[in-house]
Amino acid sequence: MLRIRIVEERIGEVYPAGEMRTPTHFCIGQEATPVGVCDVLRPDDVLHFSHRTHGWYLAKGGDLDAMVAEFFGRATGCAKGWGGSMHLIDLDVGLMGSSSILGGTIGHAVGSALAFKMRGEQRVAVAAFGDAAVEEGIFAESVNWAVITRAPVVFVCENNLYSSQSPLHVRQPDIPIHERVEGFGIPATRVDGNDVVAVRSAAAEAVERGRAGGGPSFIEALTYRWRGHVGPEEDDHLGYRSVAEVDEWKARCPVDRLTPLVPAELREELALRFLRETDAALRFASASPAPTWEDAWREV
Ligand SMILES: Cc1ncc(C[n+]2csc(CCOP(=O)(O)OP(=O)(O)O)c2C)c(N)n1
Repeated sequence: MLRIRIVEERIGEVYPAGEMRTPTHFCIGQEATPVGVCDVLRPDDVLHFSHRTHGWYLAKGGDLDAMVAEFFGRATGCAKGWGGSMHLIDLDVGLMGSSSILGGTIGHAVGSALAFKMRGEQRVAVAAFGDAAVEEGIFAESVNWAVITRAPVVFVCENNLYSSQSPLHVRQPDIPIHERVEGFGIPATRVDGNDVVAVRSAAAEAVERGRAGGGPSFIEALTYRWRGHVGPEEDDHLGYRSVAEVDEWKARCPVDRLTPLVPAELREELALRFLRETDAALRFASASPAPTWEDAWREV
């Protein structure tokens, strides 16, 4: 979690220089959900995710150099420079893809899970997405099909209470998301998405169910993004949420929660190491070549 935090904070500092020609969606404040879920996945389990991807990519074992190079649109990026921040992909670590189309990868995750089941493999697929993605038709179709086929898929909804600047209460009925989803006939639960231990334990149960042939599960992880919807800046001046609300969530920081378990010197040492690692990735990205016209013919 600390690594994801430091990486994003540093990227946010250098982003305004304009060298990274990609929109970015930061997950600062939401780190516990990807870390808790990915901690119980095996390397050959797969992940399909949405546009807020950085934390999921790193938590699944993604390569920091390749991620940052992707932000710079370089040929050494994990999508060879063609995707940018919202379209990370790295089959070597089971990252099957991410998409800016809300809900766009949820059906793909069910497809992966069905393939595992049909081949008799004990692997699971995770679909990770935000609270607005459950408003897309593909979500309902995917959950229904996963229930019918008992596909080993874990749906993880990072409920950070907003769709860009629209709060949940103007978009959805006043019924918790996991309760509505339960109506599809799927085990569904809500966890404190800022508590890495709680997320991990819900994910462990869901993944175990999938591996044992028990079919899909749904986890609603209640969390909050500290920065704006897009870009590294804070966006409190837009007035769609109060500073008091943001501060209340900052007080529930997933990283600080582990402070009692991590001696201060160790945290400082790790922070320094992650900062150096990020700076090295920035140098690598900036020195990497851009894709060529020949690459365009080959890769697109
Ligand atoms: C199909 C589709 N409709 C609308 C959009 C525009 N859009 C981009 S991000 C976003 C909100 C996303 O909210 P959520 O899914 O909760 O994820 P979060 O950004 O909060 O992590 C919207 C509506 C889109 N990208 N795709």
